[in-house]
Amino acid sequence: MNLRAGMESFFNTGIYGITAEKVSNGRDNIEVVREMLEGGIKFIQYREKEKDALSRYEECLILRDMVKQAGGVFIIDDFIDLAIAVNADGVHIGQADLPVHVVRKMLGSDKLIGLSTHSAEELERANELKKYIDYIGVGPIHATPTKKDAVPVGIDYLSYAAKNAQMPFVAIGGIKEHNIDEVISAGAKTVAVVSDVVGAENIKRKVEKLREKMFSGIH
Ligand code: TZP
Ligand code: MG
Repeated sequence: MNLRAGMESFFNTGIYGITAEKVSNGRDNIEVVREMLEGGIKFIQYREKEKDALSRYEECLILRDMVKQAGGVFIIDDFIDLAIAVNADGVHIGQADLPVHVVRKMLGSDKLIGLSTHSAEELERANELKKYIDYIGVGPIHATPTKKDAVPVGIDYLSYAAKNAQMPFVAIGGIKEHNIDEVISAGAKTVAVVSDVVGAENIKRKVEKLREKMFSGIH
């Protein structure tokens, strides 16, 4: 199936997984992603800003195969060259990265592009550019040590996105097992949980618990 047309079958599996080796309690990304996949995550973003390019490349070659084998989707944060080099399923970019029409040209027509948004203005702009974009990020909902410079946008912007986004969206930022219910109630169908998953004692069990909440009928 065409990846872009079929993206929602991966995206709508509840929890969007993101790597963060620094807060993974000594486990490497290979181990963390293995457990995420065992817990049922189908959408994995590789986010490692501080490793060197060769380490990222070698790690992504392994992760890409693992995620594909598990029937999931493997996206790379920021590094478009790396995504092309390892034939990832797409990239996730921010507002200060290359324009989405340029990224679309670099990746070709069948890869996924996710774009972070933080305000109604950015969301409306993403709507205008939706032919290039497959999904948007909405957040950070709460302040988070995982992205220290980010200004939290709160539940209000999430509710706005739930009503106005013309494409799928993922809520992100400070979302954990204890506060995921409010983002579900605000309309999130896909939620990115970073530190609460990668730092969990039992990642697979944590993911299963979060996914149960996503599908427990709150929405
Ligand atoms: N973008 C906005 S917040 C964030 C990113 C990558 C980090 C979210 O991490 P956590 O640990 O789930 O708060
Ligand atoms: Mg980025």
